[in-house]
Amino acid sequence: RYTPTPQDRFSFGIWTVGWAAQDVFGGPSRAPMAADRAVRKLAELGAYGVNFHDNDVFPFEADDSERKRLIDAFRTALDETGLVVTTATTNLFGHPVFKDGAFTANDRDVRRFALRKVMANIDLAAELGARTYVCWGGREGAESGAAKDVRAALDRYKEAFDLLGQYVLDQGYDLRFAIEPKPNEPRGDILLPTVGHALAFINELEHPELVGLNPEVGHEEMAGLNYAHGIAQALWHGKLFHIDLNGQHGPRFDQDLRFGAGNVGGAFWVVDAVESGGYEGPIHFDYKPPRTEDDEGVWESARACMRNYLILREKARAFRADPEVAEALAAARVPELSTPTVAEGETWRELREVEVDVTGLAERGMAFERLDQLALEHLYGVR
Ligand code: GLT
Ligand code: MN
Ligand code: MN
Ligand code: MN
Repeated sequence: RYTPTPQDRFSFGIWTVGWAAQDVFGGPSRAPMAADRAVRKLAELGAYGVNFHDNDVFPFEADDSERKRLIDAFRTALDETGLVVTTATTNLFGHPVFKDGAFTANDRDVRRFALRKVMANIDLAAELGARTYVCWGGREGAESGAAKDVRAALDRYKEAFDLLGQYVLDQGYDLRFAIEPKPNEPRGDILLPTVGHALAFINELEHPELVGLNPEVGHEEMAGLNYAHGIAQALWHGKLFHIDLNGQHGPRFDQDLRFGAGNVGGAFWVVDAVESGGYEGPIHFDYKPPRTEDDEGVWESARACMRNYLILREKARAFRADPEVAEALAAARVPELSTPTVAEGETWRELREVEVDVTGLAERGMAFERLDQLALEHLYGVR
C-alpha cells in the first residue's frame, strides 16, 4: 500500500537527492552523488522520471571529453532503468559569474554567455527526450534599490525568452519553457516573484504559447500565498506546464521539505487540485533532504515524498466520493458558481433592473464550516 510505480508518474530533480547539504552556515554534510547513482536509486524506489541541470550531470568546468563521459554514464543509467527525462533546466546560479543573475545581469557579456549555456543544454534536453524546460531565475534580482533597473531587466528577460523560443522553433524541438517563480533567496528580491507576476510577463513574449509555469509549493507559501489557488489559476490560463512539489512552514526561508511535511492542510488541497484540475505533466518533487540526514535518510525522504502524495491522493479521492461531501457542497452552493451570472439571451439591460431580497440573502449562511470539517476529518483519518 502506498508503494509508487512508474504509472504514478513521479519524478525528481537529480539535485534533490544529490544535494551534498551545504548551506550558508556550513559545508556539505554528505558526499557528492553522481547523476547516474541518483537515477538508479530513484528507479529502485518506483519513480518514473527525472529533471536535471546541466551541472547536475557534469561540472561547470568539465572539458568536452569529461562532459561526454559523464553524459554517457547518465544516459546508460537511464537506458538500464527505463527512467524518463521529463524535464531539464540550466544551472544559472551556482557559478560566481552569475552573481548578478544571468538573463538580467547588468553585465552584457554575462547575459550572452548565459544564453549560450542554456542553448547547449537545450540540445542535450531534446536529445534525452525532455518535453519541458524549466527556468528558475534564482539570481535574477537585487539586494538594493538602485542596483537593478527593473524595467530594463524585464526587457532583457523578455529578450532571452524570445531568443530561446526562436531557437527551439528553428531547431524543431518539441520543448516548452516553464518559468519557476520565487519571491526571494538567494537574491533579496527576485524578478517574477509569484505565479501572478510570471503569468503577466508571459503575455508580453513573442511566443507566449511556448512558455508556461513551474510553480513550487514552498515558493508561493514563502510569499504567504495559497499554492492550490495558484496552480488552479495557472490551469485556467492553460499555463500549468510543470509543478515542483515540496513542503514549507509559512513565510520564512525556503525550506524545501519533503512533500507532505510543513503545511499539511495545504498539501491535501494541492493534491486535490492536481488530481481534479486537468494537470497532465509529471508529479515532480523538488525538495532537499535536510542536512541532518545521511545517505539512508536521503532515500527515506525521497520515498516519503511519493508515499505522502499517494496517501493524500487516496484521501482527496475519498473526500470527493463521499456522499455527505456532495450534500455539503450543494448546501454550500459550490456547484452554483458554475452557472453563468447572466442567463442565455439576457444582457446588462435585465441585470440593470434585477430585484433581490437583500435582507434574505444577507441572512443566509454559506455552510462552509461543515464542508471544511468533512475535509479535515478525511485528512485526520476518521472518516
Ligand atoms: C534550485 C531551486 C529550485 C529550482 C531548481 C531549478 S534549482 O534547487 O531551489 O527551486 O526548481 O533550477
Ligand atoms: Mn518567431
Ligand atoms: Mn524551493
Ligand atoms: Mn523548484
